[in-house]
Amino acid sequence: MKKRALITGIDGMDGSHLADFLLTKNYEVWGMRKKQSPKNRINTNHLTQKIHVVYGDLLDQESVNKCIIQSKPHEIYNLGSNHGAVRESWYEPESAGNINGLGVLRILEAIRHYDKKIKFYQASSSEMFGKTKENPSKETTAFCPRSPYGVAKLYGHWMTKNYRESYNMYACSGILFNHESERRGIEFVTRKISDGVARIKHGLVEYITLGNLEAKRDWGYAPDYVEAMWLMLQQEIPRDYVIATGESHSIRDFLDIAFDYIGITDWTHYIKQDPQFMRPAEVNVSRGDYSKAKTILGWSPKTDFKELVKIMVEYDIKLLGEK
Ligand code: GDR
Repeated sequence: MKKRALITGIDGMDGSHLADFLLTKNYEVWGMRKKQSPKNRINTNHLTQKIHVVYGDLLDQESVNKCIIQSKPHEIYNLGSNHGAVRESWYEPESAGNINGLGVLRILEAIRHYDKKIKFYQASSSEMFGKTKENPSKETTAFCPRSPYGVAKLYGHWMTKNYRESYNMYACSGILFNHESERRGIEFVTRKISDGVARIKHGLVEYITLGNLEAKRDWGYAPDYVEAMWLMLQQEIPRDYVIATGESHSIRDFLDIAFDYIGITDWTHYIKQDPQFMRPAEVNVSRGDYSKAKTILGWSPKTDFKELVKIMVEYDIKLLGEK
């Protein structure tokens, strides 16, 4: 019998990569989609004939229940989030809390009520570590979130652990550090840069406008990371894991490699800074220790930072060239 998986956030970067991955494992893939979501589903157009869709909203308990009853999943991957994730969460903190915090509770409640055998993966985030003193951060590091998004994710993280312990459910959290790909939304800094560099190369724009260039992130490649999500649900015991590369690079480092790809070594004339892209509270350095995942899951990242930047810039140059 085929295993069935339900993915929330199916049209996002992670949702679409996970669907691709699970199809290679012969899963029946179900995606949860909001009825009113935009029709331009660039990440999932290629999946239209391969996956099933159920309509639901993480803000609506009854619709979450119905999605689970309809898809009868063996595994649920909760990858749904608010648009723009961290940055937008300062503009709409209540909505960020509702989706990233209470949304998790709604799925856990539905599982508890309908079928406690369903395995649950929660997309926790390195944003929960925020201004932590321990770098690299691991599963035992104290949390110190710096954004409404991070605070909401922390609620979802603890609820997942709480339901695991209270109701003996197979529920676990992947504490994923930043991960990117050519399917990343333009509102995130990596894609904004790869798209901007491609536009500069094609002579379409003269500069890219960014915020803080000093922030450091632990950036991995999303297709590597979705495999870790799946591995977490294939273990005998449900546990939480940090997924990261163990390396940290600044926005400046990203710019160096991206511009170098188009033959520009001094990119300072091509970047403008605008306070509107600065954050009220910033996570200055983020770096993860993935030793637990390596030991128990046998997982390690396959794509390094330089390759990641190259994949993204190359993709955007080609994409714009086709238009
Ligand atoms: P992040 O990713 O907040 O780490 O969350 P993002 O790409 O938005 O920001 C990374 C860093 O870049 C700086 N920055 C800018 N960011 C954006 N978006 N736009 C800009 O113009 C810009 N200029 C500089 C930011 O200040 C920040 O320091 C991502 C998301 O995938 C979350 O969902 C996930 O949980 C975490 O990673 C781990």
